[in-house]
Amino acid sequence: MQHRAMALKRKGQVVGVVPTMGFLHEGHLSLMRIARQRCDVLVISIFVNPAQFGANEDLEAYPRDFERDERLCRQAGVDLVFYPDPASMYAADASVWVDEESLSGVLCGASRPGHFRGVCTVVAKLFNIVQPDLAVFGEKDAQQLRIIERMVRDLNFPVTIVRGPIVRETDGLAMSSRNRYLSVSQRKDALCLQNALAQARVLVQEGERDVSVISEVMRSGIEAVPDAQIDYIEFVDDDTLAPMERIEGRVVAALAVRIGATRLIDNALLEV
Ligand code: PAJ
Repeated sequence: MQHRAMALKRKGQVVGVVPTMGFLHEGHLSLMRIARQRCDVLVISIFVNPAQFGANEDLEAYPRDFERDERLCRQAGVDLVFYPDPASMYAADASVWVDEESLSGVLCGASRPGHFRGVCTVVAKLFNIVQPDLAVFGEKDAQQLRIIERMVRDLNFPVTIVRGPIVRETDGLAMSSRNRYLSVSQRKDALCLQNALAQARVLVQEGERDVSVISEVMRSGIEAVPDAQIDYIEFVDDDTLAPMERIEGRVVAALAVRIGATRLIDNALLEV
């Protein structure tokens, strides 16, 4: 992959990449369309990255279907699918990691220790392997996006990061490969995430600025769903991810909720 990327770059081709863990859905495809418009050669990486899963997380269970993914990539006009196996990505004695030390301390970073170290390391490796001019990441993973932007800034990667908006199912559930884990009734329960964000948006529109009031309303809505267990509900500054007590400027409302055993995340930008 690296040799091919270097040859393409020497010919002056603009290379774009969309890093994924596969089991592709419309959210991933929307990022491919964004990338497709901006590059000559579109590379998709599909790699369920062991380094970003905690010991008790779903690495083994994570859904995989490479043949289907490959077909979707072909239909989306992808030029190259980079699909490495874990042994070729990580030497058994790998000992160098990329650790972001500020933005990773909150939200998912607080509940998933080591997660963003795994994400930053694999994305840095993918950037070195694929040599992209641009890479597209989804706003669904708001914290991941900001951490990657910070990594690119702080380590001078010659890569433009492009943001892709959240793609939702028709009923509003944010698309995720993990939605596959939900039973029919859990699928309905999962709507509590976006409902909570919608409640927050309404409260802010009505003039409420106190984060504790807004999160209490969100919390009680989610707690009314028997199968739902809140991991976090947070309001953070759009740039710095610093916790906010009031809605001022651009604030990201972010939440993680377990529906049964499935941990789902969602977020919304609140702007006043
Ligand atoms: P994965 O969860 O497969 O997501 C790949 C990309 O798709 C990420 O940038 C994510 O934000 C985006 N995405 C997922 N669901 C989306 C949706 N509903 N709308 C818009 N974009 C969406 O995120 C990862 O993989 C990994 O952490 C990775 C970056 C590949 C590193 O291993």
